[in-house]
Amino acid sequence: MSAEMKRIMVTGAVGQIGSELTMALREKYGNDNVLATGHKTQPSKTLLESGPFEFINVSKRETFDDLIKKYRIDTIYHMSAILSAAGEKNPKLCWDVNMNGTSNILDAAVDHKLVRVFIPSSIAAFGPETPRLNTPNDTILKPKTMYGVTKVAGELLCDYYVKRFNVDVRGCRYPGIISYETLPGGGTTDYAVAIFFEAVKTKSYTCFLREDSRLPMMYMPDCLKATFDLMEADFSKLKHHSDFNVTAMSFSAGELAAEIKKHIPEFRVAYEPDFRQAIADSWPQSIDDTAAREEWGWKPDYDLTRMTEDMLGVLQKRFEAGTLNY
Ligand code: AKB
Repeated sequence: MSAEMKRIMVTGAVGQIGSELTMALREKYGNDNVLATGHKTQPSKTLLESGPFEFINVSKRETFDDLIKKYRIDTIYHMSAILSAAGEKNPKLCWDVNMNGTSNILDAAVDHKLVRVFIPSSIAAFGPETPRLNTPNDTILKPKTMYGVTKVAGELLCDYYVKRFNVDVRGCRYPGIISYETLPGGGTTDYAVAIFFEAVKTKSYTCFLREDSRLPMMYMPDCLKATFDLMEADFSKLKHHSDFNVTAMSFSAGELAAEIKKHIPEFRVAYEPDFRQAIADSWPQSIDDTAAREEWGWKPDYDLTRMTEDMLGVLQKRFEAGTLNY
């Protein structure tokens, strides 16, 4: 990132990705230079005590417009969103938060002449008509969830703002993200986090997807790396903007359970698919991220084996210390 880019606002900073992204940005650019924002959910002590925090509502621009001036923000990481499963329970709210939020952030980028904006998309942008194996970057985008609809519209809106208003906006299509600091909420890939906590805590887990459900996934360190690398890329070299496929691994629920069993042999998993199965069935099983590799040098560090070892190592230690909050 260039020297002038150091007054950052993170939306969705209390969420799974936002919370770790905020701490990583504070480490990189200084605590006071990174404003964390959230909506209603109480931030952790770590987030609250390490730098500035404000409550906002991204779908109401008046709740954050003055903060951009007050904190002299020049860069926004817009991480707040209603995810796939939560979006199916409340499609109107999903539209309001995801669409109006994205549109407000882009308008703020124009009006405040922001240097750079990050707006992520998701594998939810794809739908059942998309090729499911090694899904290309540029392909059919006909999602069947409201979350997916807002992600496709968001990608198109970002492209429009690049062309029409010269906004420097970037983003990638995150796969399921696996992490241990903040639990995900309202997603279809959430099982891949819950399974680790239950394996360590109770040695058993009931999965809401079928055993053979295969989805693209990524470990949090790679998610942060993808985000930082894309934000640091030379904009003039990017042919895509907010719609980069990125992936690190693909596994089925059964394969993940088998990998965990290598460390915890007594671990038992039952499968009781619910409404999230249909969502998973409409998404790719594996992703082609050649565009990200070619345009900004994307390369993941963690595969299933390495990620599982790391996750279990951290959670086991916390369990033994009595600090596994789950
Ligand atoms: C979800 O499951 O909804 C999210 C996503 C893949 O965007 N984790």
